[in-house]
Amino acid sequence: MKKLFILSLFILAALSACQKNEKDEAVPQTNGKLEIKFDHFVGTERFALNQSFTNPSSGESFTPTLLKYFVSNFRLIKEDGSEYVLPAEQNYFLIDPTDNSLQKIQVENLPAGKYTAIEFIIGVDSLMSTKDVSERPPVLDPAGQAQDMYWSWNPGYIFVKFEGTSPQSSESGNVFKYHIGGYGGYDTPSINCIRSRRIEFGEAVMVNGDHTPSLHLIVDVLKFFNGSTSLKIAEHPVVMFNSFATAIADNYKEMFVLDHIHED
Ligand SMILES: [Cu+2]
Repeated sequence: MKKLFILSLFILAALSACQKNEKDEAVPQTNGKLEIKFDHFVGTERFALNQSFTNPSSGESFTPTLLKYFVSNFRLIKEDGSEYVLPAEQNYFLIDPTDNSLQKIQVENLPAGKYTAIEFIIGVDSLMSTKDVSERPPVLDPAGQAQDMYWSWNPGYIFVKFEGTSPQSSESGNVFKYHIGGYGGYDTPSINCIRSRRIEFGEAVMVNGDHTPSLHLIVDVLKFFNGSTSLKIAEHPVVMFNSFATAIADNYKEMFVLDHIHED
């Protein structure tokens, strides 16, 4: 009985604290920030270069030597369904799991409000891909930051570049190479590897001058192999600009999953 009494006191206190908070909180309408972090895993293990991993589904093992990709066209969806799209020149990002400065995105100047989802493209949209180079943001400069993420022979970006070695690869040096991307260049206009991903928060997250939430996404590299299509290194050690690329794009879209949110 005494326990129950203490428990109800506790609940009452908690309830009134909540109510008080809600009542007292004058919601600042100043623009806020949002951070999006990309944490790379292979199943339950942390992703690392030059380390051997095993794909439990195929039994194949692989040692990554390079992984980089573009994400772009972020839009943030509010509770009321309205959307905020980042300014075009600030809406392209290169993610590199081996570079600490390239695993995080800061969205600045976000209108205050409650947000419930984000949507983004893995890769680069066709409109930007066909703009004059001088009009593209620095991260997409084929002669600069995007140097090794661009096909000069068939204008277009490599959206996702994943390389490594595997005993299952029949290529010389046992290498595997997946360079997925492109935009309808003159060779094979039918290949479209642009994929968008929507991530629901499962709750409304407040953003304003006082609240800078951080979204932690898990990027599970295993999904690259194990998605709607099973990618076996033994069967496809090298995939670049061919029709199988779209199946891989379907797979890697599934790599991005929300793990948790720091509401701050
Ligand atoms: Cu976290």
